[in-house]
Amino acid sequence: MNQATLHQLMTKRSKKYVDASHEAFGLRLATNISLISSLYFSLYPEKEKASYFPKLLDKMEQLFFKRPEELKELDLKRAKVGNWYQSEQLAGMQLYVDRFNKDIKGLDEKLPYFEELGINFLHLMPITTRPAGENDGGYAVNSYHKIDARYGTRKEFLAFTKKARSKNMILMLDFVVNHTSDEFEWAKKAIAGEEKYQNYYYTYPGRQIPDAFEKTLPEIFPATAPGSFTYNKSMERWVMTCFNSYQWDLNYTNPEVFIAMLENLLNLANMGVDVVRFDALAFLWKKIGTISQNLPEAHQLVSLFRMCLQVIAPGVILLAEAIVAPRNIIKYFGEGLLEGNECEVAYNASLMALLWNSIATKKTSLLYKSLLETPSKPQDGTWINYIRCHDDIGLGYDDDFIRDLGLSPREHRKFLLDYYCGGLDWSPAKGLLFMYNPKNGDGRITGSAASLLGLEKALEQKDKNSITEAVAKILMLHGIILSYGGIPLIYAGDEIGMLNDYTFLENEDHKDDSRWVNRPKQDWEAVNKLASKKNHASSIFNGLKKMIQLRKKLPVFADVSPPIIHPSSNPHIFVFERTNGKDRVWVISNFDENTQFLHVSWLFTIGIHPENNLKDGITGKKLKLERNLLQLSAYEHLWIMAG
Ligand code: OTU
Repeated sequence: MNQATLHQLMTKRSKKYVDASHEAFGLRLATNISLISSLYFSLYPEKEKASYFPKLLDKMEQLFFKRPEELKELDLKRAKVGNWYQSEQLAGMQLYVDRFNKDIKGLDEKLPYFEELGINFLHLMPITTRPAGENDGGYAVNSYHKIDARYGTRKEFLAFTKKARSKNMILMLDFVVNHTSDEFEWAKKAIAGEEKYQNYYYTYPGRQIPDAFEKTLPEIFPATAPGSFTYNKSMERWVMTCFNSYQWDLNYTNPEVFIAMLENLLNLANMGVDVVRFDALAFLWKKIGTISQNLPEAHQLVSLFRMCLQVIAPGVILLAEAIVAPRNIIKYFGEGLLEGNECEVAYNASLMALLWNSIATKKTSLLYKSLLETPSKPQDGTWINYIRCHDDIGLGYDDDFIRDLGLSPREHRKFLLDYYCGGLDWSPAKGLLFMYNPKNGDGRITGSAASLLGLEKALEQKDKNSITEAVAKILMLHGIILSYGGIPLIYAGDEIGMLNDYTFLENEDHKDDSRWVNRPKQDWEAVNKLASKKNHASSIFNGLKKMIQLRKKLPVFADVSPPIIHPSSNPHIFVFERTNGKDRVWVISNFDENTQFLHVSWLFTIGIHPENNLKDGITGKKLKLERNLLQLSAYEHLWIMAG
């Protein structure tokens, strides 16, 4: 559609948007329609598909009218503030509502707990309806907005989001944008034989197209869900299921699907969700002959969602859940024309995986090299920094960087799997293998942060030194995500050092999915003892609390300028600097179990002048050198700043 036609179209429509309540919508539509139309028509150039464009505009208008007034006001407020998500004031926690404290009411009761720790950003795992039995922790959705009865009612959830808003608590929820469950209303209609809905998914009567796809589609869950298609007997068709057999991939080459999913997205946002986690978004567009991940069309589609949101509900932002190679992740912030117009936030999966590599190797070379050589993210985006989430830890490193260090990528990954999953006697880690493929040695790691960092083994062996060491590691890794730049996200339970939960092995629906080992139920008994008992849980909790408080006091931690990664003179030490032109903080971590040293002459080169009254912000202790050496004990972590 050319600009003149777009202008005609806007002239007609803008008459409707003259009164005060619609003016903002009209203005935003006029600003964004060029980009929206070019994205739309590049995805849907065919005549028949292009004819849906006016329907999309009608839908956007309808969805704006439906947005609650209170949220429309918040949209305007946020538009004025600018990049609110880059603030140093944010500190997040991720949790399963039922595993945390039973249900929405239970969650509400725990608001003071979040306040005490300094948490003001919550990622709530899926809470909408899902099939009974296997449902991938709610990632197989029966609805995008109906609250599952086990968590409570819609009314309760709306009351909760309102309260959260009044306390400036940001809420993030998932939008499982790539697939629905096989019980979703569209899937049911498809199964019943309705052709229209069979075209909402990738369904085929024979094996020809599925075979062609499967030649290049990698398997996501090879051990439990091999292949990428599932035969549905009632429908007598094969349906694409890249994840589990009960998760049907949506067919976005059909514009009706896009428009219907935009409505689902707004239904979710309109409940008072601030950040929408776009689940598995790398998979959104499929093409025979490709791996069907990170395709240019997937980016255009995400951007199209984003720009429609920009018009309807600009206060809502998107998080890219793209657990892909480092150089591919940053593309989800948008590249070229799309820069800043795709996702505002992305998981820093590269940093996460690299931290685990440094723990196992006790060296920081791969971490340093990867961070330095991966292109940086655009200015308007920010990271979710985390050390682990509800999923597995994938070994998503750039093979070239591993080779540059003189290592074989295959051998090195084998070492890491051995280190974390019981293959080495001397390793303190207790994790499990996930989706191990004996044919090629590929595998991922599961386990709670504390168990992977040695706390479980240390407690079993009642070894005081190892307990202290594990606690230091837990605090060090969290210290890094709290200071790196972006929104830190702590997995609920890690703040009190919760261990692996092996009860999943007794649950029929969970036993083949070892990710459940790292989703323990919150231990409220341990929490209740925090104030009265000095133990590993209280050390971790209080250590985190202190760092969160300090983060919020230091504007230098807002994500306005990228961290400067310094080449450390000691291979066990990782050093980065945060600065905003005014203040400077150097974050220094020792990844070794032995004391390590940095020489003053090297400290000078990165701008640390110990004579200038410097301190470690975390302990408040003055920076002291002995014989010109800065000494760092095992897993010591410092935030060096003006005293
Ligand atoms: C996401 O993760 C969710 O985080 C998982 O909990 C879901 O099972 C899954 O989507 C399906 O909805 O495969 O092991 O490369 O790693 O999108 C995690 C990206 C997953 C995938 C990621 C996916």
